[in-house]
Amino acid sequence: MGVSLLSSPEFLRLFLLSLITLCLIPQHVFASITRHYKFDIKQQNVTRLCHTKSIVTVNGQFPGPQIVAREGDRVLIKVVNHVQNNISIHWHGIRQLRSGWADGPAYVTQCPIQSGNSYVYNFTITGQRGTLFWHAHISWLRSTVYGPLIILPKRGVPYPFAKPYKEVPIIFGEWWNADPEAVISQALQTGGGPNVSDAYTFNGLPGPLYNCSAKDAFKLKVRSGKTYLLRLINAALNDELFFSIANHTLKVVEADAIYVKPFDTDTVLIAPGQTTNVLLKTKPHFPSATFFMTARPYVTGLGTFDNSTVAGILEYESTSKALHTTLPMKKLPLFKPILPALNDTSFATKFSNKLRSLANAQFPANVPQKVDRHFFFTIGLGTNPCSSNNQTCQGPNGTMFAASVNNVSFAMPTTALLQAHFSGQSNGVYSPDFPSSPIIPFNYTGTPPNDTMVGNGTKLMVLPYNTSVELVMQDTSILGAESHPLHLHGFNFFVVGQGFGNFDRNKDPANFNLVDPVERNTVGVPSGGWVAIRFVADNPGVWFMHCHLEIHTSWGLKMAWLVLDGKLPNQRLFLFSFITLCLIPQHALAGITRHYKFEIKLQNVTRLCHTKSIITVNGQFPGPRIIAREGDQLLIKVVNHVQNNISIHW
Ligand SMILES: [Cu+2]
Repeated sequence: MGVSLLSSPEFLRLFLLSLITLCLIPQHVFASITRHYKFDIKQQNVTRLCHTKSIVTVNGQFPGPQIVAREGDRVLIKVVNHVQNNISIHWHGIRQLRSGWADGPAYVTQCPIQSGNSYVYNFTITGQRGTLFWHAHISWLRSTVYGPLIILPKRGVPYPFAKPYKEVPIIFGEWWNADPEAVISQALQTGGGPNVSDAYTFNGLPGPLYNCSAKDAFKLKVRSGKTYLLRLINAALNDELFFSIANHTLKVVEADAIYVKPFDTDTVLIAPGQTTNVLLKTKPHFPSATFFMTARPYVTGLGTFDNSTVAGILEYESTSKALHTTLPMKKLPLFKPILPALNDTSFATKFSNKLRSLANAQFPANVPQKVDRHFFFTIGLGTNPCSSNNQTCQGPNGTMFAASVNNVSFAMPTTALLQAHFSGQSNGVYSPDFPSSPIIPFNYTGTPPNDTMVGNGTKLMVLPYNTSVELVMQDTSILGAESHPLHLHGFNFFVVGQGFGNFDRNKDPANFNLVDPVERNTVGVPSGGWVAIRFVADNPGVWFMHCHLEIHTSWGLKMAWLVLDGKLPNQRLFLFSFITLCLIPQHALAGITRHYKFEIKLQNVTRLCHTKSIITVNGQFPGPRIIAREGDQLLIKVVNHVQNNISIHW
């Protein structure tokens, strides 16, 4: 029977027809799927530079697993915390349209996930495609908890460049022989600068330029005459990095998951929090050589830093088998790239000026042309008084290092800001009075003022829905001018202008690029200069903005925008059912969860010789007593066994 069916031309015709029909289903039917991931946060022993230590990882992997989705997909990631540290994960660069609950910065959009607990991040990727990454967003845990987040274009939609032969993510990180949590904890206690990392890494591997690391090298094996798409991600904690491959030119095609006008460069500069896609065209023929790819920092500040170099190896597959026997790979000449000087600000400026939006019909640059609100923020370092009475702190002149925006060093709340706002309980958590410009103006890039003390507070800048914003960020020379990569959550912004010295409101805006400025989520405020960005506040929620040099964030170089709901239903933050869970005060870590069960049922009760059936809880009259301690979580399951509808008020 089966045989006759299979051999039947009619069946074949029908079968082919059904296949064809399948292919004719409009592509959008396949367009959006939900992708599920599970992140188990757990300790894992990892060895680098001959140091073995137990680090916090996702699923035991270092770097963590790659998330791949398509534009339009919904992504659900269940994060289960099996370690002692509190944790939260940020999906860096994801717009999180109306889904601010899933953004991840601890105490901003959520309380951190406590040991033994879990949290489900739920968001839809709208209007974005390209390379992003995810990382822990609490303390310095992102030093080991990070991984690529790759958004492919919708099915059937090509890149605006020739399809590469292969795509390879290269995520830059830092390796610490010490525990980075101890490093930052000590720095914040003494008030001094933190110890620096021991190595930089490509995909977790420091490479052969470090002691005891020859085998831990990232190798990129390529074929000649092909084009590779390298997805470069800087997940390092404290360092902007130059990257180059010896004897090869790179074509930059995307930054922060937005296509840019392609341009060629020998070296890429990439700040922590930034991503850059480059095309690597391999040599047309086997070059009889291997090539180093290296990265080392771009540094403008005065503090100590890790000045080492990570190296990976670009290795060509030999087409001839004979070559292997006559000339083993090891014996091939090795070329090393020449990177710019560690403080080459001139290169940094030229490189950032080359980045331009595509600004075409398919990928327009929707730069806000009119501005509702102008803001001017100073960005820089400062000091706090020494907090310990008996000893001197190790910051400048016995003080403690601090950092601030408009001289406000941001104090982290103990309740998540978004929940405080959403539940109308912002009193005592934050104040909505972040200054729109410095309270006391000064010569920002000139001789620094004698008083370097910062103010401290949890202040938010409130924006009505759809406000068109222009923000000028001005570096200060207090304790040394320094390049600061500022990252804004919840939005992309256009970089409309930048310059050195003090921003001139009367002169500089005339030179703004409102046609094809680069659009991104992290931008370097030039050392001793300023940068102007524009964005539309079309995403309700609380959005963190901070320096992505982790030590500066730890010192307070952070603030948050509160974007209010719009009038229409689709201009509001999604409701979130776990809100109560996060309102547990964080100091009540000793608090326990108490479970009660209330069975609503009828019970015969007699008073004054009258017996009647009354509604009770658990048959008791009056009902049972609830006892708890301050800080406890109460879970009361109410089951209604009577005819009446019921609800209980506490
Ligand atoms: Cu900074």
